[in-house]
Amino acid sequence: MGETTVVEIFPGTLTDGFFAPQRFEGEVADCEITGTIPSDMDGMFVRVGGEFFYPPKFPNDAPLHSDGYISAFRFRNGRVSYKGRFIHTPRFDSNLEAGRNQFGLYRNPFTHDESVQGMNATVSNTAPTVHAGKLFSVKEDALPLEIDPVTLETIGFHDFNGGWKGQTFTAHPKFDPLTGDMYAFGYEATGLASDDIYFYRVDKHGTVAHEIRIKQQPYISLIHDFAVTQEHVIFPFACYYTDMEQLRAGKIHWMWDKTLPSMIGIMRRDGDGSDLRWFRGPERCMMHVFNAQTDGNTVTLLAPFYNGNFFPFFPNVDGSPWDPSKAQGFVRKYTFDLSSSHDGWTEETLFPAPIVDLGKVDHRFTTLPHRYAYSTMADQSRPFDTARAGEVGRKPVNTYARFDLAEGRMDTFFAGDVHSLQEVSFVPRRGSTEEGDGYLIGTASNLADLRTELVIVDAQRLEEMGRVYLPFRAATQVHGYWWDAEQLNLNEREGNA
Ligand code: V55
Ligand code: FE
Repeated sequence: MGETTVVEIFPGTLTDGFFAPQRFEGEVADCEITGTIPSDMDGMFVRVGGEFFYPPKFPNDAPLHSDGYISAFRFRNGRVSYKGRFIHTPRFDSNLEAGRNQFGLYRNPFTHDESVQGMNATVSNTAPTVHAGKLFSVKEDALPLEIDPVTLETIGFHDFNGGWKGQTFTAHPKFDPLTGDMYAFGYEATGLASDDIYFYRVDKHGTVAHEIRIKQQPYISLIHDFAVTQEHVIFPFACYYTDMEQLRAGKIHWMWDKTLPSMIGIMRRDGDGSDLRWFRGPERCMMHVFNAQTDGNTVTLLAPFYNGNFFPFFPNVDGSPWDPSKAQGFVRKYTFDLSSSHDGWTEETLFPAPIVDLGKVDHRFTTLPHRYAYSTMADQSRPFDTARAGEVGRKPVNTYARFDLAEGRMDTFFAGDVHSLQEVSFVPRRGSTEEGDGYLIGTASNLADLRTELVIVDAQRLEEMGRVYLPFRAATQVHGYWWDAEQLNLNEREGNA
């Protein structure tokens, strides 16, 4: 306990070692493999992250401000090819032309150069998403950027044919497996530090079918992820806040104020927003969620929330130093009683093991009751070979964990003694419908051989099936997801027989 975890969601910001920027785009036509790639894997594992192409202008800038980078491992016939490219945001192209970084602090236009005032400043560095046959790169401060799934070239911003009225779009849209509808929202939807949240249902053809406009209360905060059930929408946020005064003063977009309540808003997903209720609770860092369900008047949310400020670069407003002992996440269950007027919730910590707040479920069960949750963790009992991999200070994230919520049991997969893992993703086995039947995949930074590996693990037995090797370090990733070839028409687009 008290140990913090070295989490690889801030790559490309260190100036040396594995995570040093490389200004590199590349392709590998047929990757080196060990083991066997399951032959039913026809599709693509897509990752989005960021690297500062030009160094940050200010030393206190957030790593979350790095230039977006998209990469894809294409699986077909037991072979794997790879591509990686920078995302050509307006900002990236403008910087490349200027030959320098013209942008100041994370999401604060008052700190950007005169030359780029008024320009859309998103770095689009957070997650890939796919809907209605289109691939996007998304970040919560802007609209999705459409990306060509074969070349990974940037096509442009997408507003769902004018149906999306907000200026922002979450990095974590949710997909209803029963209908194929996408549910998504944006906060600060009408501009910097605005209290507008715009929420949408977009049907499976990509057309906006329902809009709800609500106000964020009681302060403007980062709503990074959210949850959707068959009946409700759940918006968690906590302690990070912004306002125009702070932004005009040239500060970074978010400060942490632990005296502010943690907030969770719940409303009907098909209503008009007038039923929105705000629940409140003690200090937590509410970033990602696993899943949620509605059962009568009870809403349950499963989320790997941290105990306190997770991001060292978003300062505590009371001036206190960042406290690593609070940056610990756990598998937690939050229960809300909608029939009661009580504005709090009950919190249960389901497993004692500290985990990384990047959790996944078998996405065929998003919005529905489910048995398993997956995450990564730094298993302190596992070895790390400092002679080969160097001294990293703390134990890196080395393990995939599967949490069986029905039996209260945790099973793990250890990726290697010179490795640091990025987020884990679930791939359903083709043709199966049983929850958890499939593969766990994700990239591992091999800190000894300075290369990136993609591990493929049987999601039921938690045993390695195969591994894909890149001949270089592809450090950059925040989020990654798998899509079957059909979802992006990959075989038609590539002209495969
Ligand atoms: C997160 C990531 C972001 C961001 C805000 O992981 C929150 C949470 C990579 O960008 O801008
Ligand atoms: Fe995220």
